[in-house]
Amino acid sequence: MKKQLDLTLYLVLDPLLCGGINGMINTTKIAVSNGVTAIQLRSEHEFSGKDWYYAALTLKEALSDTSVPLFINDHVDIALAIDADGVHIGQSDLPIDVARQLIGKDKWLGLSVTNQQQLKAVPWQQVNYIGIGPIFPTITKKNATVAIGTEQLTELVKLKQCPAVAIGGIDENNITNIIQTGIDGVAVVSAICGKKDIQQATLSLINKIKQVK
Ligand code: 3NM
Repeated sequence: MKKQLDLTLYLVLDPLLCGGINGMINTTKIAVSNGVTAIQLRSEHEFSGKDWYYAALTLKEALSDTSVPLFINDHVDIALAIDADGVHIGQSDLPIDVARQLIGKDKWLGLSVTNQQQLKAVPWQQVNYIGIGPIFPTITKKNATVAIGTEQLTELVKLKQCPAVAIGGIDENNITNIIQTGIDGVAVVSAICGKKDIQQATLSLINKIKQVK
């Protein structure tokens, strides 16, 4: 059964920050039962093909009785191997039309966008959502580009032609300003991964989103 594409609170999992695969599964289960609406597996660190595969497969199983979709960052082969719900592609990953051709029309495809030039080049028919960022400085992503801030975000939100999430340095202290730009949702890593109390961290974000939406 096809899952729903709800970008409200999109958790990007970092295996290292979460404390390995078990930590990632634990984080996912708690976050999803407290309101996270989409999950992406992404690794900033050395992660072998086998590790990717087993982590993705285990995550898929953990989400099997939920409506929450699983996206795989960059690795189209892993997404196909485990029949993930979607793939997320960065500007320097596979060309988006190639990714779409490989995954077929039924899986969701997300694309990262940083500025107006990239946004204007988005092939809107090929993608299901875009990720806009980094909004604020982040130490989670190596080589992240300069933070664009909420004013730039507001401009990009006006120009987009598909659903979008904001990402980069978003936490419980600034999430309200982000949602007020009219964006569809927010993607976070460190605001949930590695937190002592995953439930409290998730609820705090989701409650702030609900206050605006
Ligand atoms: N992508 P945190 S920023 C994975 O700008 C990722 O495309 C970004 O981590 C982008 O929520 C980022 O801990 C890291 O700041 C987000």
